[in-house]
Amino acid sequence: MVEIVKGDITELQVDAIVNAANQTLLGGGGVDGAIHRAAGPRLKAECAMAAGCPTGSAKLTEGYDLPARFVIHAVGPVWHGGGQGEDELLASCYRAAMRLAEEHRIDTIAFPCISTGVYHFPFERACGIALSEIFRALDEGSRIRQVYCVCFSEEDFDTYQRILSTFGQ
Ligand code: AR6
Repeated sequence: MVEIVKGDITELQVDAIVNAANQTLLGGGGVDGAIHRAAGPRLKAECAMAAGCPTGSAKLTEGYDLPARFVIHAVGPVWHGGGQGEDELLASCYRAAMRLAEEHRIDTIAFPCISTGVYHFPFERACGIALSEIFRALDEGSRIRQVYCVCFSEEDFDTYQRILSTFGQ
C-alpha cells in the first residue's frame, strides 16, 4: 500500500503526482521545475489562475503532458532549525494532499520528499512526518490503494526504506 521507489516522479503512471511547490505556484527548480517541464506550458497557465497557495496547504491541477492525470501542488516549509512550526507545516501539507486526493477519487498517488531539497528540511525527520500522515490518512478509511514515496537518489531511497521499516512495514 505504501512503497518507496527510486526514480523521477514525472515518469510515474499514477492518478496524481505531488509537487514540492512554493507559494507562488509559478514553478521553480528541483522537482517543481521537472514537473513543469514535463507537463508543458498549460500547467503554468492553470497555476497562474490559482493565485498562489499558503505554506502547509495544497492545490490540484490537471497533469497535461504528464502520464499522471493530476498534479497536487503542496507547499512545504523552509527549514529554519525546527522552532518555527516546520514539523506541523510539513504534516499539514501531506494531510492537505491526501484530502485532495480523496476528494478527486484518486486511487494511486506519488509524493516526492517535500521540503528536503532547496528548503533543507532534515531528510529522516521529513520521512517520518510524511509516513505518519500518509498512514494516518489511510487508516482513517481511504479509497487510495497505492502511495509511492519517490526518492531521487539511492542514498535517499535507503534512508526512506529504513524509516518505513520503523513503522512495522
Ligand atoms: N523526482 C523525484 N524527486 C525529485 C525530483 C524528481 N524529478 N527532483 C528532485 N527531487 P526540491 P523543496 C527530490 O528542492 O525542498 C523549488 O524551486 C529532491 O532530491 O524539489 O520542497 C520550488 O519551486 C528532494 O529530496 O523541493 C520551491 O521554491 C525533494 O525532491 C522549492 O524548490 C524535494 O526537493 C521547494 O523546495
